[in-house]
Amino acid sequence: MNAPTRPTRMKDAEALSGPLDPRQMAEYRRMGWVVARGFFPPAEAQAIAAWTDELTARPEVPGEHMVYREDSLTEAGRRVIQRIENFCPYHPGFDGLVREGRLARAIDQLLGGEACLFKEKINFKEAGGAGFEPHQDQQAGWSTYADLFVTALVGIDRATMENGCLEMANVTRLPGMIGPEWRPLSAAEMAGFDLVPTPTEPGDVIFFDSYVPHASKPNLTKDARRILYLTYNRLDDGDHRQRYFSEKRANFPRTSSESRAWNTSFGCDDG
Ligand SMILES: O=C(O)CCC(=O)C(=O)O
Repeated sequence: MNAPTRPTRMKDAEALSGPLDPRQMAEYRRMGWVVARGFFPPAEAQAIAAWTDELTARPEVPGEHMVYREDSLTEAGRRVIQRIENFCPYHPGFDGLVREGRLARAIDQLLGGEACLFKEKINFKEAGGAGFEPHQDQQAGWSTYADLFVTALVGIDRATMENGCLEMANVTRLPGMIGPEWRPLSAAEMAGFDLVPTPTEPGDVIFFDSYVPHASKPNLTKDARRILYLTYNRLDDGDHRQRYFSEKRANFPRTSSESRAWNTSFGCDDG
């Protein structure tokens, strides 16, 4: 798939129409999340998988895309890729996908105005990759940047209950955090709802806001379960992407013991 050509992005008044239909919009308003099955047709989903392979094969260059690794839970002594972040500036295909075209317009619809990319990452969850404790993304210090974010989870590989698909809260939309920053949600904080396994196919998208509790289990199968996460805020709330990644590079160096401790204690990186 070539990078899409730049369509005119919607302004506030036009943001009510777009790729998401009224039923999907109503579901998002009710729950804070909605699944858009087959949002990307197979050819586009295959292109996203091919770009991911390209990115994985690239040598790491200091100051460019960031590759994080973790210990495999199933193979002692084996390090596996946990995630890659900050790759849009170095990959025109991903850059076009996340900033323009149907996906960006859907995010405009959900945010009710023009959106701005906050961060991008691919979680690899390779064979033996760890799960993620229940959390709301906003808990990861995101309030420093804005009060609301919407993430598009784009399925690269099939995500199943066996390989650690997302589990989403079946509670009506939460207006704020239900636990403190930087700590997974406790059983008491989650007393009013369950987390529902939500398998996805390549090309499916789950849109969810930064207050939706979610989690996932480890991948105990033999194959990777890669998912692309694109997180946006309203442009009115500022463009924070560069600051976010430079603060993250400074505060969570990939090789430091603090970084590893954080990953382990929260069960996730930073939302
Ligand atoms: O990829 C997963 O399994 C979950 C990721 C997640 O919850 C996060 O990055 O906040």
